[in-house]
Amino acid sequence: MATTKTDPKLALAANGGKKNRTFEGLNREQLIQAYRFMYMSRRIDDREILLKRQQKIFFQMSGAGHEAVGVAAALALKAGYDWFYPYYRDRALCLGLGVKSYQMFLQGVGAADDPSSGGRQMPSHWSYPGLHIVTQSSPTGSQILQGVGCAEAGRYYARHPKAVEAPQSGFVDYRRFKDVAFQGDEVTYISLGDGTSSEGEFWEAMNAAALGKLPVIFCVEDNGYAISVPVEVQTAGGSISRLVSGFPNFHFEEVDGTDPVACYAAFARATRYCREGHGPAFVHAHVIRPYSHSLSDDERLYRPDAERERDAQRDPVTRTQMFLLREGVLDDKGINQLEKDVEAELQAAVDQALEALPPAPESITNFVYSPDLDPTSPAFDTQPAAEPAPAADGKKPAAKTMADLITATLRDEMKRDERIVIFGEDVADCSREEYLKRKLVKGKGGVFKLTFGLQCEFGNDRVFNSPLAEAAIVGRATGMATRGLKPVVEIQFFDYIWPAMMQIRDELSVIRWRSNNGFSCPVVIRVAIGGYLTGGAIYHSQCGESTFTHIPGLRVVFPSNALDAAGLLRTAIRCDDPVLFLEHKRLYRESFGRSAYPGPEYMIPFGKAKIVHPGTDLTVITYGAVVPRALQAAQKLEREQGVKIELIDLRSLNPFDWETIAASVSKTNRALVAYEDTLSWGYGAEIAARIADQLFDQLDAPVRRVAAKDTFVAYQPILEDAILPQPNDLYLAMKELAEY
Ligand SMILES: Cc1ncc(C[n+]2csc(CCOP(=O)(O)OP(=O)(O)O)c2C)c(N)n1
Ligand SMILES: [Mg+2]
Repeated sequence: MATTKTDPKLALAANGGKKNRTFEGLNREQLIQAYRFMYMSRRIDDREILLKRQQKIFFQMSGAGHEAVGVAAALALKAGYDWFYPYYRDRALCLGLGVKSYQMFLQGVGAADDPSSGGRQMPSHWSYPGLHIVTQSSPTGSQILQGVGCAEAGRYYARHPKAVEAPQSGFVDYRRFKDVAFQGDEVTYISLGDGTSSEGEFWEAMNAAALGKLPVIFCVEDNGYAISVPVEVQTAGGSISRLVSGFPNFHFEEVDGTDPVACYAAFARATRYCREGHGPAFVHAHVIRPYSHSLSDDERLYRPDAERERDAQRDPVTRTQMFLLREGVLDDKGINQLEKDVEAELQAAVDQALEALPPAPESITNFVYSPDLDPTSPAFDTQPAAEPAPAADGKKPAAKTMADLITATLRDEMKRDERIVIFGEDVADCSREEYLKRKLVKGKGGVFKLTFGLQCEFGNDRVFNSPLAEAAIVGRATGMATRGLKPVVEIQFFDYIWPAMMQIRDELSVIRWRSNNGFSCPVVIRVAIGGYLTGGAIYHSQCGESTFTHIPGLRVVFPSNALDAAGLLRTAIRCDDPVLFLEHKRLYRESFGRSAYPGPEYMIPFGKAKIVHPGTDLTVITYGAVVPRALQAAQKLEREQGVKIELIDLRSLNPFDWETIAASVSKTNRALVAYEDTLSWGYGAEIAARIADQLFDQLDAPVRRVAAKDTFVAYQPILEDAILPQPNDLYLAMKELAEY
């Protein structure tokens, strides 16, 4: 696609008559404002460095050298209209979009009133909902996929404007707590450093943007270094522009990022291309890094003086000042006055920020989860619809499997809520729609067929295949949900969730907390999990739920039967928090736990266990595919020895139902925790520890665990049987504990 290189010398040349001259379309006022923000940005950095040395703030990250590209992007785009996923060097961009210097100092001191995070994040981690600057984190590049999802959401709303509507109050629904706005020609701006372009997520995002022809501007601010690693060691051939040049549908720009006029021209062209719907744009801006990477770095250790001096010749602040003088935009007096005004503003801002109150320690758990909608509340407790009457011949309709009821729930919810989109690997019926239209194929609908028929029914805007890229699935979903959509995405096998771990651990689960409730992203991730497959082997049989229950901010549920799967999935979809919905593959089509269709309003609150089998002699706490195995063992023990086991199916793992566990163990005085995952550090370890801690006085026996061996799940069924907990292992453990 088109590549435009702007010659910096030419860009600074004036056009138009002397009086009303514009420079690439920028008038005198805009140029003065641009310089003002550039100068202010640099001086905020200097101030912060001083404050850090005086130990009045706790961290500093400078935007020095990146000012020109930032103000230019702010001039070409519109705050509160377009969307912004910047990174820590984008101080000048943020000033240009409307962030105040005082607000930046509030970040530094970690004030309660810091609008970006209320003292939860380091400075230069921007988050300003009103300006559409979306909360950013520290992992380099993890904002990029979210920016792509944000652009997809904008386009989705443009095509489905009715999806913006929210139900009336009184309905239990996440949509009531989100203001949704979109513009037909909005652009999403994503910036990153040159080093960050080595991250896989960057390439996944470029691919997704090109595939979708999305209105996204990727801006690489290339200062030639990633901390101490120079660009030629980072990027093959030393030029990111060259590496990305093969991506289709893109408009490319390579520009001197220290020249605000050239940058503005590049962004103006890029923005036009995106607004007109041609596809994404890539702006490669060559900038400098006059200060070390951060205050913790000393660049003299790896950059000789000569190189640093060469950079200093291109300092964007001095360059722009010289330009304004040379072109007669401002004279010496004008420059002096502007700088004096900025200094006065910053002095007042610092004085005020140093007086600001810190956040209250009691606030630390605020916004880990939605403050508006509690998925454990009785509002989510509804009864299943009455079973259909038997047919004339007296036959009842066949009970539905877990797979059937998950599909039915997805279908019902998609009908009810146009904000739901489903995507993942192979989830569509058929990406080549004409095959479906011409009835040449039936369609796939997921490797386990749980999304079968949904694309045909709801269209490929709402149900579509993603590239094979798990980080992209979760990252894009996170960006969409930030804009108010409800992505219900699928990770094909739990064993392959790990590329998405950064997005889940550092983004999805923490966005609400780190932005102090400024942003939220209640995505549902459905994941096929578990073993007992005879032949699943290591990479199709893993559990590992405790890795996710260990993450604050993420709800984790794990149903064991069809009815619970339907009720919990509906709660997951309507709730206002991100949910990991674990579906045991072995249970998808089991005869155990089938059920009649419970209707389109059936919900089960999170954190409510179910007593599968009441008893008085021993409490067994479990979930997932161990439930039917434990039930078998309990029934055998009761038959043989009259031992009455109370079997608890937790159903949701975070939150979990401590009340039911405590009441049961207080009655039976014995507890066994059983789970399919490896024994050590597993989910049951936390439950066992809590019982030992809080119910010690009630116990007549040690708290025991039955779980998988601390190894991997093997292919050969004899080995798999030996590794995973079997009914006989459960039986023996129950017997021993009951007799203790
Ligand atoms: C995923 C991840 N790995 C490592 C780091 C530590 N780190 C912070 S900034 C940085 C270098 C980034 O370089 P670049 O993308 O070129 O941006 P620049 O700071 O030069 O603007 C590194 C390695 C991090 N924050 N995140
Ligand atoms: Mg860099």
